Amino acid sequence: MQTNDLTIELRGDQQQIALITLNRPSKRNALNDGLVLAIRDVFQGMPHSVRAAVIHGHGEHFCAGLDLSELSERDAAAGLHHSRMWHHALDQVERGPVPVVAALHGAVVGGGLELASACHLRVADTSSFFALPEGSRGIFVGGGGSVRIPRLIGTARMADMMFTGRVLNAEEGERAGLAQYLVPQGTALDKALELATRIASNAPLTNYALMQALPRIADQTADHGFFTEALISAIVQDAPEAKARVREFLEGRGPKVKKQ
Ligand code: 1HE
Repeated sequence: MQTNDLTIELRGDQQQIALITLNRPSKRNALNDGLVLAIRDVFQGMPHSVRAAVIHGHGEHFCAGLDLSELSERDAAAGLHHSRMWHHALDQVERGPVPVVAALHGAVVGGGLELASACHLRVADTSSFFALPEGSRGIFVGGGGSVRIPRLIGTARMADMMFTGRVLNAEEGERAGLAQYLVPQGTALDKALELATRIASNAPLTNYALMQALPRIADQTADHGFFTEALISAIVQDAPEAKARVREFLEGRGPKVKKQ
């Protein structure tokens, strides 16, 4: 990695959790090119011990989106390549080596929301707010937001956020589907680490199927989706770990599903 604006720390007895921190608080963790490339590099070079990751922002905000100071001199061709660079980097998050939980607080805006939407789960604390100020800045999303955000909240809600500059508070964001968990202020990171630890204890092939097969099945026709589901479920259940976990339950040793 070429920047100190992104850090990675390994947690857990077997270093199975990667804690990735956007560390540019003086600029509200705005994503300049160096930081976007560092995100790409950290996911491409994820240590083999890691089974799940958490990403969060240092300071008062998760992320203020694209670093607007780098935008001014770009022509159309440069803009195209820049957007494709973001796509490549965030694809390493979404289709990368491990499930990623985003711990959100403060501003989750523009490219920051695009980054959060590339993660597999989002935990928001009550200080979080969500916006797509691209609409009012005369630009458009370029980090995959027009593909990923409608899948979370629908096209109409995303269009509203961009047409009108609507800012969703934490409760509204959770209700709309931008976050799967809403927690008290200051506790998003702890909750995200707890979830990542739980996710890391799953059979690796189950997590692989959730990351790689589930979103692709959602993009397929029902007929193709049923067939892909049959293939992936056959592969996952064939793993020795799956057989051992089912046997444990049948012998009364495996965990039961408990009402929360
Ligand atoms: C920035 C950026 C940035 C802050 N690029 N420098 N994103 C936006 O349009 C959001 C712009 N930012 C804001 O609305 C606010 O900064 C926040 C609500 C996020 C935070 O407010 P606050 O009062 O805590 O901080 P601040 O005083 O506004 O900003 C502190 C510093 O960070 C200040 O720099 P300074 O040198 O004057 O101290 C700001 O200029 C700087 N800063 N946000 C550059 N975004 C792949 S396409 C994606 C397209 C987009 O993401 S567009 C949306 C961009």
